[in-house]
Amino acid sequence: MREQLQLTPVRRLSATSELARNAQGQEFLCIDNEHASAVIALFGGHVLHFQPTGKAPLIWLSQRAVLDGSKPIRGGIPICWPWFGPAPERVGTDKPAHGFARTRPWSLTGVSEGQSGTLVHLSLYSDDSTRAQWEHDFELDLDVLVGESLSLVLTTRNTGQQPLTYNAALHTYLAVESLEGLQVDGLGPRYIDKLDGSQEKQQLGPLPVDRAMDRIYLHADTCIRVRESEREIQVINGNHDSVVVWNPWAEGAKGMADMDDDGYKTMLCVEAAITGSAGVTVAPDDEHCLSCVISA
Ligand code: TA6
Repeated sequence: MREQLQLTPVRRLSATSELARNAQGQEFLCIDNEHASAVIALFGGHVLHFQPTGKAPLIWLSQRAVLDGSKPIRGGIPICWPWFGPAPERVGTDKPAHGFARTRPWSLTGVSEGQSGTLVHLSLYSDDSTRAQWEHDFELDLDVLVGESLSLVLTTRNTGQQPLTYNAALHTYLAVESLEGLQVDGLGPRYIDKLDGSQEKQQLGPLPVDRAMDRIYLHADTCIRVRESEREIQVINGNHDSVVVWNPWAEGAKGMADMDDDGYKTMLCVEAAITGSAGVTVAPDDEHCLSCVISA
């Protein structure tokens, strides 16, 4: 992965982590421990790579991802926050899809070593430019544990005087060997089909991924299982109200400059999300967490 990203080391941060830079001057955190290797971009607080030792990567990154800080990164785990999809009415029009957290530089606020892996702490704070998009004062923290599993906890802390309401997603692009024969289990029976007028529909049994899909599952199990012929990926979500499943398929991939035409064949987004129109309201001085744990 470091080769694909053409990273040059900047400095060692801990026994298992190093800060590196690409040719465009963007900063990345590279982690190599006994359990796994991972790369996290400070732009967007964006996990780009996670590979358990001796196993195949679990996270997909587009070969054509733009990594110069000019646009959201295609692949990895984009942090969609403080809204999901188009901005809701309460936020206003002319705002970027999926919020602004994925296109801001985050601060690296800590790296520590533990028996279960390397713990990385990243933060994003409100400032004049975030207040221009969204009026609230906040601290957004992302804790990433790179161990046998990859764990993410996204904490929204209200540092202002008024309640804030947010939506979000940990928009995970899973790396899969092939979609042929793959099945997704644990999604529950009811979903909103965003490709068909956002109608609510029913699905019984595991989901094969054999066409374009953009679905919001409303009553999913805590653990989603992506079954391939040789492997089962588990995604355990916490404090979400829905699980989004997305694959653009051939037509969708062709329409995206930052995805190879064949890119859709080896990825599947399974996202821990807060998509409900009411969002989650956080009182002043209070916080709320959204989480996921990914393993194979
Ligand atoms: O999570 C699914 C989705 O909201 C889709 O509607 C699709 O557009 C995708 O996210 C990617 O969005 P992006 O803004 O990253 O191109």
